[in-house]
Amino acid sequence: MTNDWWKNETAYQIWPKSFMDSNGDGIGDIRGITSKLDYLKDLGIGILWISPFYPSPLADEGYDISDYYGIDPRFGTMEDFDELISEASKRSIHIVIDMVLNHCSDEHPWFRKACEDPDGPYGKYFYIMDREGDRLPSNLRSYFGGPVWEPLPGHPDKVYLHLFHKKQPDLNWENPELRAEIYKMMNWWLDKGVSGFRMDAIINIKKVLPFHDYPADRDDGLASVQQMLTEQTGILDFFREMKREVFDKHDTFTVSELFNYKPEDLPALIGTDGGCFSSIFDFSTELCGKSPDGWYHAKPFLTADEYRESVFNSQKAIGEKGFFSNIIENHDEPRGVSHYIRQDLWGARSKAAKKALAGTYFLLRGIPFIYQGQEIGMENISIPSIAQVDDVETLNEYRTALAAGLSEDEALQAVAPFSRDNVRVPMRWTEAPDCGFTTGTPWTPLYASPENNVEDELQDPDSVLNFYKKLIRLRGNEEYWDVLTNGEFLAYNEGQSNIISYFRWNGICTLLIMANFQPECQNIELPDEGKHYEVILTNGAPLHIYGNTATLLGWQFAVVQVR
Ligand code: TEU
Ligand code: CA
Repeated sequence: MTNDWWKNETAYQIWPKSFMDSNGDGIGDIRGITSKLDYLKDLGIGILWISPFYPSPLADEGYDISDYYGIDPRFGTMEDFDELISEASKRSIHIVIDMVLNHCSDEHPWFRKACEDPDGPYGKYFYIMDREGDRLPSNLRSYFGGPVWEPLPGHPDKVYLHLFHKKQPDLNWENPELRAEIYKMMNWWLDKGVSGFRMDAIINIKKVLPFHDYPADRDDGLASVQQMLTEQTGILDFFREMKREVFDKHDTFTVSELFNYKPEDLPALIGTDGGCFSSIFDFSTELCGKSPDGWYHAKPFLTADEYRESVFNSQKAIGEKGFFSNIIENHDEPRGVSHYIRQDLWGARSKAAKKALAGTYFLLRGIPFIYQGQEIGMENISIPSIAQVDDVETLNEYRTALAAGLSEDEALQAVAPFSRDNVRVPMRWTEAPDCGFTTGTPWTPLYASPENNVEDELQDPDSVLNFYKKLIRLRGNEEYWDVLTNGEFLAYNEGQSNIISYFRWNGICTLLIMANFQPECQNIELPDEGKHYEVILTNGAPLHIYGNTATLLGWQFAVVQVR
């Protein structure tokens, strides 16, 4: 029997380098996280997902791990981590760690040994192939640009596979010894007291073998990894084995990063009865508006109608088969308030608009995740020059934009709205230049607007922060927790432009969630006349209902109980 203790929790993602610095070196750390547990508890958080803190050369900010059993000294020590687990547990907060299992760092001892002896046991931990003249084993394009094959250090006749950065060699999951090593490590962390895992880029662990070419989809003659993933079969076998060898042995919460899964696999992936993972992220809205050509061709923000169509399709697809994890941003995506609110509309940056977006995604069926700073309405930053950019993906997309003929200035403007640096700047604890994040100098020259900061928002009853608290309390409320956790999602009024409205219903309680994503007011016809409507939450001004017509003010959000 699995105990789904996590269903009614609110999760919070920490990107440790920029959350809180405890020792003044300008880099966020584990003790910094521990120092903010009371803040998180007060917010109402039950699950903390912490992005990688393992030893790493930081070629991809920690998603390149050189020791799966350690803590990078920049972030602290194992004692600090043990203290974090025990302090979190005192506050009923579950720690979920990031498992990066598709690849490790090229500085991991496994890869070093593979380079020393490609024919030895560690050679089989990776995909190392003989090079036939100039021909590579396939023409796939790495997610971070260029071919996925790189000469094996010390062996010019051989190449190794890296779907991401060349400092992130892919692990060979076909090798049972590698899988056993990984499961041992995962069990070790669970035994230590972590409650679960966020599974990084996990769809990629199954390759289509033998490697072969695909039709080129850009001028570089290469093909997107997506093409291989479309052909992929058999990944569920790995997931089932992992569940058996790891998850089932503990009461593990798992949330997977799975772009491009096959919809028919949803029950096997997260089905309430025997799914491999507890949940997967719903990335439908993140994918909406993107272009196969790259960021320079993507939409910098979505309209409310595009957002609604995308997220409603997901909600309908999952139904009650399982629980998605719902997000509006994470460490790879721009700020939700800058991307999912039409920035050309009057009031787009207002507290009301931000709260409308917050309420709309938060009460969908699934587990709501908040990314650090989202709860105070942090926005995308301004990036004055490409020289200040840290993120490998942004640098690659910038080169792609230049190659497509954009000028340097145009290329920067085009990639800035998507840069992962937008969300990787220090958390705004205060309005001070150091953000209240460090007593030293922050590790990055980039920073977010001082306007949205925790110190001020804790004081302001109408702040975005206090609205998130209300949403979390509502989801935990005795009367509403069941409908907001287990209740069905039912789309309502899908034809009305700039309005997003839906029901949550569990057979006993009916809630109608409504938001108006424009500055002008709008009337919404409520269902069945004669029912009693009780407004239980708004994002500011009271909601007016006359008969069966609700008048939503510009950017108004409301939750109404229909009795
Ligand atoms: O991301 C996986 C992934 O597919 C990314 O390419 C993602 O689509 C992109 O960053 C969105 O802008 C995971 C991690 O979340 C990411 O931070 C890592 O860089 C990546 O894996 C490699 O570990
Ligand atoms: Ca530090």
